[in-house]
Amino acid sequence: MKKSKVAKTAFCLSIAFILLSMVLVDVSVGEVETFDDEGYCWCRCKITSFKRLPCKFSPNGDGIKDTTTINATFSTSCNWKLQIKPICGCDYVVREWNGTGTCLTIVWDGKDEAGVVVPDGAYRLILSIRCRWGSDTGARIVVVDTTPPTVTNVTVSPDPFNPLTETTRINYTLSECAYVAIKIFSTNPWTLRRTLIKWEKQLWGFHSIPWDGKDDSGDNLPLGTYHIRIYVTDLAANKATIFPVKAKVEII
Ligand SMILES: [Ca+2]
Repeated sequence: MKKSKVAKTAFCLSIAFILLSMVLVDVSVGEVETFDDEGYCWCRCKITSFKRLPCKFSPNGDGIKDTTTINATFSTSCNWKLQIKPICGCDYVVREWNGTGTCLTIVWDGKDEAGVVVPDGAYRLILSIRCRWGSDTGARIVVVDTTPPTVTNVTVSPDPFNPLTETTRINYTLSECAYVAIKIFSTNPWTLRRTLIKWEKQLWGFHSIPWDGKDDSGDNLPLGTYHIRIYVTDLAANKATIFPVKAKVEII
């Protein structure tokens, strides 16, 4: 009887030891499987985030938005491959990186494998990961843009104008979506009197911005000539071909 009890205890201890060993082995490799309500194991080689910032950049060496940073995280350690291809549909690989781990950070300078800056256009970032449980892929679009925007058909109307009876308008046409700032200065000495727009995002095409002849405090400015400056940069931080665009208007 006593012998049977000892055997039973030994058997239970063996089972407990086996179960504990299984848990320890699982924990030791850092791959504890967690299942959701549908029984799907989220840890099995999934791309959990995949970003690029900015999504539009200008690799022209001016120090502003010259690169884009690609970040990705994975559900577990895996082998990853990141490729950049033109969006034109051809299978040409512009650039490729490989590595192993739970995340990646790549700074792309807009150059291909030969060190040459790629032509302006849209490119596809293709991320592939693989581990012993399976594989996953993801894709993002990034745009290379080194072409400056243009500001055309700049007019001020009416000019001259009397702020007591009318409002003048500053008109212009943008070649593409851009950030715009418009400032008005007086001379002797050169002084900023009014910021009409402060880096507002505007669509391409025609724009007409009113000015009531007042300064930033809301006071009427004295009679005289005022200088208008229109600053335009596109979403990839390329400055307009003329920067700033200059115009004048007279208050009577
Ligand atoms: Ca740039």
